[in-house]
Amino acid sequence: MSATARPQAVAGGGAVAREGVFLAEQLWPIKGQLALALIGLAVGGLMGLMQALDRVGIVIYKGLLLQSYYQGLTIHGVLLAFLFTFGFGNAFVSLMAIRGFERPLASTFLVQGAFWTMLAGTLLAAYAILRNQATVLFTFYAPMRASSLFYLGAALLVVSTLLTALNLVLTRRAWQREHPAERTPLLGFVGVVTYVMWALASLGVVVLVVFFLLPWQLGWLKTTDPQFNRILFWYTGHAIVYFWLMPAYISWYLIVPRQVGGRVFSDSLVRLVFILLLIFSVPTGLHHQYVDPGIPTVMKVVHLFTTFSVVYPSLVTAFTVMAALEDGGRARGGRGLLGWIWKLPWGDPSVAAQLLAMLVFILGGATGIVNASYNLNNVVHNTSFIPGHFHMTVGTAVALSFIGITYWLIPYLSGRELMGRRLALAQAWLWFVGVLLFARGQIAAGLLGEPRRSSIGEAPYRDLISAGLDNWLTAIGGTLMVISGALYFIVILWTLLAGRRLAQPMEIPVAEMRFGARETAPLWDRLGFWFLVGVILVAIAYIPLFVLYLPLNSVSPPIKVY
Ligand code: HEM
Ligand SMILES: [Cu+2]
Repeated sequence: MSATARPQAVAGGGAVAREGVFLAEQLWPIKGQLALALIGLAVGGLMGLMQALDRVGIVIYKGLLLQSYYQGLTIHGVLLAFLFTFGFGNAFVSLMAIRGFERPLASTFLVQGAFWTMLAGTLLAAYAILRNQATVLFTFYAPMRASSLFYLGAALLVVSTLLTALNLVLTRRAWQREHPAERTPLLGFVGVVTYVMWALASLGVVVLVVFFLLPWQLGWLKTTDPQFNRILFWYTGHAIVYFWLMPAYISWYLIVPRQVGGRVFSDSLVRLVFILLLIFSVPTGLHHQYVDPGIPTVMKVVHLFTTFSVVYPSLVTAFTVMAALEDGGRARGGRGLLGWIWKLPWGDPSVAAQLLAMLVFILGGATGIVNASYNLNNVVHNTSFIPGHFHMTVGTAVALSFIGITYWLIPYLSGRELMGRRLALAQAWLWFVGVLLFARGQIAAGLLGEPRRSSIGEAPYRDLISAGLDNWLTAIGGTLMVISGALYFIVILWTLLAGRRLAQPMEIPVAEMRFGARETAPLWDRLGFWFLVGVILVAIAYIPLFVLYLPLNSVSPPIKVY
């Protein structure tokens, strides 16, 4: 059967054509959040260039009116890890929910509120960071002290995601009332699960900021317990990586197969994967604290096991997404064991970017297993191995996928054809080559003991580091990634400013199932039940920890180190 002979999964047109589903008053805050995300990517990425050049002794912060490497690194971390990912996630998942449920979001107030809180949070945090009042890196560990505007800004960014979460849950409710006894449409379901997971996961930083850092910063609390603060941070800090990743999974599972002319393997399997991510993502935080003193070993081991449980849905993702791609490649005439790979539409920049992102994710996942292992972690902890790893996960699997998604999403939202398609293709490949060199450099240097979060260019021990060649690879690869980012923004601005108007509204490319919703057991649609399972697992992983850890050891007044 050829790709074209298959029944079309989507009827009707896109944003413009579907009056009553895509409401203008809901679309502008969605576009606004996407715009904030891309601003975050642009400015954050520029800081990345300077971090990469620092590795070979080129330190140019003063020329850019920044006080230090660490001020730049705070901008990089906050804008990329929070603003870019939250903004894109809110916008993309909201839009997919509208398409999935075939109805507007339940609340226009909430989607507009999500935009305004994100804007306010960005402005507050940016003000504090740019005035050098919050050079505390994106983890804002106590006892380092930042301006209260920074904590408030970070909190507002989280509030924006929680408003989106509430809106998604309400939208599913409204859909259920309109369609009693039907399974939740998959495209809506996966977005709701992503945000429900995050609602549970964000509790740690919410408690940290509201009950510890802000009162301590404002002087209402004289001292705090840095170790306990770190436990709260990492309660959120690992699950956040799944919050970054799951919107990319949504695209890999449900959009990319359609773009390559394939079908998703099965409805129930996708639900299973998202539910496993919901229940296993949160009770894992201590794997970031294997080397921290004062935390009972037995609890570290509990978190070790849950961490490895999340490897499983990731492996299922690898195999099922591959199956969908193979389905597409064979439908396009691919033959033999691997012949289908070359038949995939590699000339489509949206597809190429996401396929390359998936390839890099294989290496990102493999290096993640090193970090997560109790003993190997000792070798790589706090070395540049770690940024080597996560520029292949969030820095590429997520970022390059989001970039690939925008190659259809921005034409869809703006009604303008994508311009510079060859440039866009070059962009994707350049990022791919760049990150492989960059990560190779960071990882090898890390294995030789080069620390992370350090201005190597200014370090007095610089000559003792034997990673000269590796640091050059980091610098060259990082520069290629930034050039790729610049190409990306040229393509996007070109499209927005000079793209030809599309003759017909586009449709969102949503894939069909080989085994559809009708075969899905009702249990896989019971979100409340699975949320409860998630809460119980969190309780098992954290209540004994708190009991063993308490009483708090609040000894640290705030200090300013910058
Ligand atoms: C565009 C090219 C990029 C370059 C050249 C780059 C470079 C770097 C370097 C060298 C570091 C390590 C700094 C250190 O440990 O001292 C770093 C850290 C980091 N990068 Fe990137 N990066 C890029 C893109 C991204 C992207 C797309 C993301 C996420 C979406 C990202 C997220 C982060 C985060 C969260 C950190 C950790 C910051 C910290 O330790 O406080 N980076 N980056
Ligand atoms: Cu983690």
